[in-house]
This record gives sequence, C-alpha cells and structure tokens, in this order.
Amino acid sequence: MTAFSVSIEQGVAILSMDLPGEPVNKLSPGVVAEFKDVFFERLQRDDAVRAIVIISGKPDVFIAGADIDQFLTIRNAEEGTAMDQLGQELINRVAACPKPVVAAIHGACLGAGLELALACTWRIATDHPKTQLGLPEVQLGILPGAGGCQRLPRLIGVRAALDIILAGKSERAPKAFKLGMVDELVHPAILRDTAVRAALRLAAAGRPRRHHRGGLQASLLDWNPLGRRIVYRQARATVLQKTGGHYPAPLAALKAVQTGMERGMEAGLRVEREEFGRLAVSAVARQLINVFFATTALKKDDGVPAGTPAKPVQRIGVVGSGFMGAGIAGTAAVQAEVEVRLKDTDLARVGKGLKLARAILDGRLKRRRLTRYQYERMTALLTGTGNWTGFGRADLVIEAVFEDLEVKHQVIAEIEAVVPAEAVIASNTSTIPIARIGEGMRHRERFLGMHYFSPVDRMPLLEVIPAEFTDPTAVATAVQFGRRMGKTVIVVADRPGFWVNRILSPYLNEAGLLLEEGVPIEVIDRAMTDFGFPVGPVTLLDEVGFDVATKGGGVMHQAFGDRLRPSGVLQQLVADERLGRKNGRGFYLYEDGKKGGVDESVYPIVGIKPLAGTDELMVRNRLAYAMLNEAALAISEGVVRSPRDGDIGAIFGIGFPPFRGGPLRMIDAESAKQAVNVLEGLRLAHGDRFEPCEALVAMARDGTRYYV
Ligand code: T1G
Repeated sequence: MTAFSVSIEQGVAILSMDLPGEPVNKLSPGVVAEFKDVFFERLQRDDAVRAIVIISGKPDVFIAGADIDQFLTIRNAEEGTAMDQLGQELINRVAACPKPVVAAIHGACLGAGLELALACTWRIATDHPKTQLGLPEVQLGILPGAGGCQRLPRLIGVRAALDIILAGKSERAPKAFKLGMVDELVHPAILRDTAVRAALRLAAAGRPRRHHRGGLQASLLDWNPLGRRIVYRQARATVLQKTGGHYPAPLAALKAVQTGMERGMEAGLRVEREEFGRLAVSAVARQLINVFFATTALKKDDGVPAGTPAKPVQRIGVVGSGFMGAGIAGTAAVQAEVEVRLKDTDLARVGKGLKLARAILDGRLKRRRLTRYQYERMTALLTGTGNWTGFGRADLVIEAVFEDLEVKHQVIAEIEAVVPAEAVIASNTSTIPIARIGEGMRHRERFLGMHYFSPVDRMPLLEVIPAEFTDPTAVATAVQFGRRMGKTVIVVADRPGFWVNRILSPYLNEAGLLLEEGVPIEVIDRAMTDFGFPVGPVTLLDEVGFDVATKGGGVMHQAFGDRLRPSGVLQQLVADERLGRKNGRGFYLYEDGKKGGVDESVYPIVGIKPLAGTDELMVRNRLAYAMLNEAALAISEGVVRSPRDGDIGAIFGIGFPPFRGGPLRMIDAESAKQAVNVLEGLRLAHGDRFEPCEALVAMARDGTRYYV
C-alpha cells in the first residue's frame, strides 16, 4: 500500500503521507500499522534522524481523520473502545517521541488528523482557504477519541476547546493560529522548508515551553478549576438547549474534557475510549454517518448519466431582486465567485436588491470569513440593471420573480430574447410545474427549475428540477453551479411541490387542522421541536409567510385533491392582514423583527379557544406521519431518484432531524409495518387523509426497506 514516503534533509526525516487511490488521507487500521512501522520502528530508532516532519502529499488534505468506513463494522461497545484505544496508543507514542516532531499542515486537518498534530511538538499551517483544523466528530455522533478532548483544552484553554469540540467545528488557519492551535502560519510554497527549519531549531533547542494562553479572564475560567466548573455548567446548558437532548455525543465529549482536566489525562482518555465505544454503536451515530456518506456521494452525482458535459458558468443573470433573487445573487458572488447581473423592473427595486445581496458579503466580512481584499473583489462582481444590458453574455439566468405563471411566461420570453443560444435558463419557482413555465419557449431544452430555500445564503439545499424536455447538459450545468454555491443538490421530478414542499404540505396542513381543533400553538410547535425539528410547523409558517404558504397550499390542493386540502386558518389570518414575520403579525408576536411569545389574539380571529391537556404524542404522530406517508407516496411516484436524495432533501431542506436519518431512514428504522399501524390508527381517529399509501402497505406486507 505504501501510504508513506520518507526523505531526509539535514538530519530531518520528512514523512509524507499520500494514500494511493484515495482522494483524502484517512487513518484506517492498515495505514496505522504502516505508520507505526515507519515512524517508531524506523525513524524514531534511526540515530541519523534528529527530528521528524509529518506532511501530506495530497493537494488539499493533510489528514481527514480516522477512516469513517471502519465505524460501520463495529459490532459492540467493547469493540469500539478497543478500536479507539489503538488510536490513543498510537497518538500517545507520537507525543512521547524523544525527537521533535513537526506537523506541516496544508488542507483539511480533521479528527484524528488534528489529534495527531496536537501530539506533535510544533504545528505549522498554511494560510490557505483549504486549510481547516477541527474536531468534527460530534457531527458523526461520536467524540474525538484519540486524545483530542485532552490535548486541545490543554493547548488553547477549555472554553475555546469546548467551542470547537461540542459543535464539531473546524477553524480556518488564521483563526487556528490566533487560538494557538498552530504555532506558525506560512504561505503554502514555504511550508516544507519552514517545517525543516523548525525541526532543526527544536532538535537544537529542545521542546518549546508553552505558557497558559489568554489574559485575566482565561486564568480565571480556563486555567482555574473553580472557574472551569462554571464553564462546564454553561457548556452543558448550551448543549442541551441546542440539541434538545437528541445528540448524546457532545455531552460525552464534555465529560471526557472535564474528567481529563480535573482528574488527569489518563482518566480523561479512559472516558474518551469508553464513550467512543458506546456512541459508535448508537443509532444516532449510525444515522449521522449515513448522512455524511450521502452528502459526500451527492458531491459527485450530477443527477444525469456520468460523463454528461456541463457548461462552464462565469457570468449569471438573476431576474427579480426581491428577497430570493437578492439571496441568489449575493450567494453566487461570494461562494461561486461569478459575475452577477441583477435585474428588476426599476432601478429603485434593483438598488434594494443589490443592498440585500451585498449584506451577505458584509456579514461574511464582519465574521472574518472574508478578507477585505476578497470582499472588495466579490462586491465588484455584483452589478444591477433596469434593462437587459449584460444579459447577452450570461451563461446561466435564474428568474426569481412573483409566483405567477403569466408573469413568468412573460419574463422567460424576454430572457430568451436577450441571452446567448447556449445559455441555461432556470426558474426559482417553488410550486409551479416547470413544464408549464417552459410552454412557448423557443429553446426549452435549456430550461429547468433551480429551487433555492430561504434564506438562500444559509439554507444548504438546492432542488434542480428538469422537465421532460430538458437537456441533460442543462441539468449537469445547474447541479454543478449549485454545488459551487456551496449547496447540496438533489435532482427531483417536475411534480407539484417537487420533493421538499410536497412532503411539507400535509405536515403544514395538519398543523392548521390541529389549531382549528383548539390545540395551542406552543403545544404544536413543542411537539415537533421535541421530535427534533429546529422549529415547529407554526413558527415555520410565520417564517415562510402566510401569502406564500396559502399560494403553495392552493397549488397542492388543486394537484392532489382533498387529501392535501389546507385548513382555512391561513386565509382567515391573511384576511386580518397578517402575513407572518415579514409584516410582524403572525402566530407569534414580533418586536423589531425579534420573535416573542404566542400572539393570543390569533385564537379569536380563527374562532377557537385553546384547549388544555392536549395529548402531545397524538399531535406529534399526526404531524410526523403526515409527512412520512407523503414521503413514501412521493418516492413511489419517482419524485426523487433514490431514498438517499429524499432523506438528504428533507434534512437540508426543512431540518428533518438528522439523528433520525431522514423520513425514509426513519421508516426503515421503525419498519414499514409499524408506520402502517400508526397511520391506520390515525386514520380511524382523524380521517382518511392518514390512509397509508399503497407503497408503504406493500413494504409492510413484504417486509421490504428503503435501504438494504
Ligand atoms: N473516512 C472515510 N472516508 C472519508 C473520510 C474519512 N475520515 N473523509 C473523506 N472521506 C471520503 C469521502 O467519503 C469521499 O469518498 C472522499 O473521501 C472525498 O471526500 C478518533 C474517531 C476531508 C473536508 O469527519 O469533512 O477521526 O465519495 O467528497 O469535499 O477522534 O471529506 O469519493 O468515495 O468530502 O474535498 C473525523 C470528514 C473522522 C472528516 C474533504 N473526520 N471528511 O472534503 O471531499 S472521525 C471527519 C470531510 C475521527 C477520531 C475520530 C471532507 C474533507 P468518495 P469529499 P472534499
């Protein structure tokens, strides 16, 4: 396999890692065995070697951590603990190496990759956008198990370490340097030479004396056991508030950090490996690891036959400078770094849209995600117009105008008249079938849907919707461009509501029906935040806007009949000039845009008295199974190409709880039989809209699953 090569310079051994045939370096048992041989058996024993530099031969990855594939082979907690102990022993031996070891880091340095670097004597990182250092383990439902919970807090302080470990964060190199995670920040071109010089210096002068970082506050909170108690208590409260108790890994990591800092590293390492074993075989970790592999697989899937060429996109046009259009424009400039021409009917509207688009860049500058130079360069990419100037050079044009078929027909015709023949044209419609919008086009083979979610700069999902007439090249172009915008992209069929709004529709309808029955707003929302959604359906309606939700609900009712009949609640509220958060009048109170408590005045408007003592499990089941049943029906109709796309679409599109793996993984986890039983129960109690769909009944009968 030979993942490692060695060269000697001035008595310094440069150990380069480059896993053959793999896009990333990862630590599997085989690689660990080879590392042990070359590092301990050869370099550590060789008297001619005064110091060691560890560097990667990969273009953008130092080490991406332990091999995640291995975790799926773990059969029980004991096996997991044993596997983790091997990793700990390896890293501890590097830390104990009598010769100075320098980590020369360019690219992703994550998980066990960072834990290895933390065990080195000195760390040098490149000042490059690809260089990120972090411990993402809790995002996989596990914890940093090779000493990360011990060495990171000792190096940068408990607060900064917990900020990274408990959120599974990665830091870019400049921030990592500022935190003290790395000792030097250099240009990639001089990484190797700088590392050799540092190794020679350390070989001559010995290990550096490291002092506790930070000022008075750090000495009170990071380096003082009493202060740390406050830090642990606050960290625990924040974790429970953020996770709702659904994700055990951050609390396990907190326990490992606390034990290690208060009772010594050995005690901390024992907690790390025992908790790692327990978590690695947990259902939550399995689902989160599935999500990881699904998203990485989607990074390479254009949704059309492999090898389908995509058109290069350097210039885009966005028509409609409202909230969505401006979001698309700003995100395209900052993420994809393309020229963006934003158009609307008058310059005042264009100006407003450009301001919104630039606000996305301002936010990145403020959070130091952009340098001033990058900010200036990207802002210059954003221009506006009240006519079609500049569209003649566009490679891709996305319309985000008012959700009306006639308006869209008009705009698409105007776009077709000005853009190059080979340009791809897309609609950001959220409900209108693409085939309908494409009617009457001269070259509709280049037309499709690109459905972004609001707010565009923050929502990770993009639905690409080809119609039957759409050319695969247009699909590949849209999918690849969506990925350049930092989106996870799924290709879905041109059916009303596409995937996400389709499965959302019965869920939001059910929230309206529960309200009509007197179930209090906070009970409805709490039922689904307890289920694991970031917000409940009523809050979501406030976010989406009652006008948009009513329009969407109407399209779905027309397309699918009574089964998707929306409740009348929203129309009553719209009649009372309530649109939700956007006009500060919704189901909740809003002050200066800030959400407050329930607006009790909603109840008399819809003619109900809120009930007490509602059965929250009933509420939860009605909402959850309305969505699960629709997901099962929609995938059986081919709305998504695979259960993977369906689950990732639900998680990234509407925040379906990742620890459940998505609606289809959830059905598999509890079995289709159980899902049918629950639905039959709901049907008897609440009506035929809960009739389990044929596909689900067949799965229950045949014992089949979505994933083998
Ligand atoms: N294990 C196995 N496969 C991995 C992997 C890993 N750690 N990292 C990446 N891959 C695969 C990925 O599935 C894909 O495969 C290919 O590499 C390219 O990835 C003890 C226990 C490094 C930033 O969580 O964040 O260490 O589809 O498409 O966009 O404490 O991959 O080609 O077959 O994502 O350039 C912690 C996960 C492990 C890092 C590169 N590490 N990886 O992004 O490429 S747990 C992580 C990433 C651990 C210790 C614990 C990203 C990346 P395929 P890609 P990319």
